[in-house]
Amino acid sequence: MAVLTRGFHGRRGKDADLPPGQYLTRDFPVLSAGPTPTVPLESWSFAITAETGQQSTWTWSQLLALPTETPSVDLHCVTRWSKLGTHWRGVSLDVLFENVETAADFTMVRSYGGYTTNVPLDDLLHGRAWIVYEYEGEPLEPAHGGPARLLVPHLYLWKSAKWVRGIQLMVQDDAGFWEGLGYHMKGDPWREQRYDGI
Ligand SMILES: Nc1nc2c(c(=O)[nH]1)N[C@H]1C(S)=C(S)[C@@H](COP(=O)(O)O)O[C@H]1N2
Ligand SMILES: [Mo]
Repeated sequence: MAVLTRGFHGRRGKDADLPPGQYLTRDFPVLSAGPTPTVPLESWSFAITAETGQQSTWTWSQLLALPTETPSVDLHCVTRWSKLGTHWRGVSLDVLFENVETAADFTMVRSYGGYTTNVPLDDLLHGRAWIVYEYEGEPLEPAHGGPARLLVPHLYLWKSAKWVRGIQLMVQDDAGFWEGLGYHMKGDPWREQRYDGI
């Protein structure tokens, strides 16, 4: 019933489940600012670096050994497509941040290949963000960020860095790749935080 209602409204161009200015798609478009990097699992690692320089790192097998969650979430891209009800498996950032000591409020997320995006630390915590490595029951495809990507679905999808390799804590906010080109420092789709200062 809910699905029929959603489709009906979708065809009329309005949908209560969608943030303002978004339309529904059933595809999963690939949006990458550069080529897909190749990351061998033997040399893959993920690091959280505190503002003190203290680092917590995980190898691929250490990541796989952590407790997983299976979030079902909606995705909202700033280019106006939204995809509802996607299924993932990965590790909550609450688990990864458990033993990290920090007084910082901001983070820079860094990817293999050089992509960066800044996310407020609070938005990575409280069960709202994951390092995911499975999509719809399959290993995450390289084009969509495999072996592992950040998933922070309550923000526009450019914040969900593909091929993630680390998160650096920052005392002061700083712009990542798209943010440096005018995209919003936070990027809440429900508030249409697409661009900063426009
Ligand atoms: N490393 C990296 N992560 C990235 C990007 C990118 O170019 N490089 N593009 C971002 C943007 S703008 C979007 S909309 C989503 C797209 O994810 P998808 O290709 O899986 O749909 O990834 C985000 N994460
Ligand atoms: Mo995007």
